[in-house]
Amino acid sequence: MRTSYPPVSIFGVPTDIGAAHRGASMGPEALRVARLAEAITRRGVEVSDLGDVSGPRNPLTGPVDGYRHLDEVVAWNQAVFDASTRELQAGRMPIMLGGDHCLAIGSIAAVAAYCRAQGKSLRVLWLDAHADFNTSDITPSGNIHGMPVACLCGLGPASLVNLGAPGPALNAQDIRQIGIRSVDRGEKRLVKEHGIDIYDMRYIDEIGMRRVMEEALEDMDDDTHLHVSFDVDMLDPSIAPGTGTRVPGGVNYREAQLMMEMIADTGRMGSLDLVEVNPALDKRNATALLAVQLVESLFGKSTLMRD
Ligand code: 6HN
Ligand code: MN
Ligand code: MN
Ligand code: MN
Repeated sequence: MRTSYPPVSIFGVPTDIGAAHRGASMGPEALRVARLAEAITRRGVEVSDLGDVSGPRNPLTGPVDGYRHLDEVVAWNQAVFDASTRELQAGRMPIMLGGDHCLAIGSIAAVAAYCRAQGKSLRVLWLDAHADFNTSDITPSGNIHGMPVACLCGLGPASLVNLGAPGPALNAQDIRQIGIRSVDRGEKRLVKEHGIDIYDMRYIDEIGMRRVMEEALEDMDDDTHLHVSFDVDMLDPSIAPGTGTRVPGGVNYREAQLMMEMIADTGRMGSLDLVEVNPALDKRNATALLAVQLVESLFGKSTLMRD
C-alpha cells in the first residue's frame, strides 16, 4: 500500500453550462467552505489551491442540433485541459472541483494524453447515478453533462472529441462505472454496444460493494494511473441532497466510505474530479461536507492503522 501521494493542485471550475439546473457553478466555493484543502493536508499531503479556471458565462440558451451551450462547453474544457496538463506534467495530482460533469471531458482528455506520453495505462472510475453516455441524437435534454463519457470514447462533436489531441481519449475498456441507476432509453443501447463496464445498483445490492470494488480495481499494475470522476449524485439523495439530478436508491454512507477506502488502498489515484455539488439545492452544505469526508478517505484516512 502506498502511503505517500503526489502533491495536489486544486482548481475550481465554477460553471453550470452543461447542466439543466443552475447552481453547480457555486460548487467549488461550497467545497472550499467545507475545508477540502485542509482535509487533504491533514493526510500529510502537500496541497495548493490554485483558484478557479475561467470560462464564458452561462448563456442560458436552448439546445442547438442536440447540444446546449456547445461553444461554452468547449471553452471551459479547453481551460480545464490546459490546467490539468500543466499539473500532471509537473508531477502533481490535479483535483477539479465542479461545476457540472461536462468538465470531465477536459480533465480526462488531459490525463489520457499524459498517460499516452508516459507509456502508462489508464483506469477511469466513473462514480455516478448516470452513465453520461448520451449523444446529440439520443439525448433527452441536450445537456452536455449527460455526454462526457461518450465524447471521451469518440462519440460527440469534433470540438470535444479532439480536445487536446486528435481522436478518442479513451477506450471503453478503460472505464468502470459504479452506482449507476438512471440510463436513458437510447443510452442503454449505446452503452451495451460499446461494452461499457457498468456496476449498477442492482449489481451492488446483489454482490455487495466490497466485491464490486475488487472487480472494478482488478488488473491494475504499477504503471496504471487511476482517475476518479466522482459525481456526488452517485450518493443516495437522503445523504447528498445538494445536486441537480437526484435519483433515489443510491450508494449509502458506509458503501461510499468503503469505496473510497478501497481506492486509497490501491495507492494509484493520480487525478480526481469532484462534480455536481449544487449549493442552491443543498441543506446547510451537507453534500459538500460529506464529499470532503469521502475525499479524506480517498487519501487514506481510516479508523485503524492498516497495512
Ligand atoms: N450528470 N441522462 C440525463 C441527461 O440529460 O442526459 C441526465 C444526465 C445527468 C448528468 O449528472 O452528470
Ligand atoms: Mn455525471
Ligand atoms: Mn450524475
Ligand atoms: Mn482526443
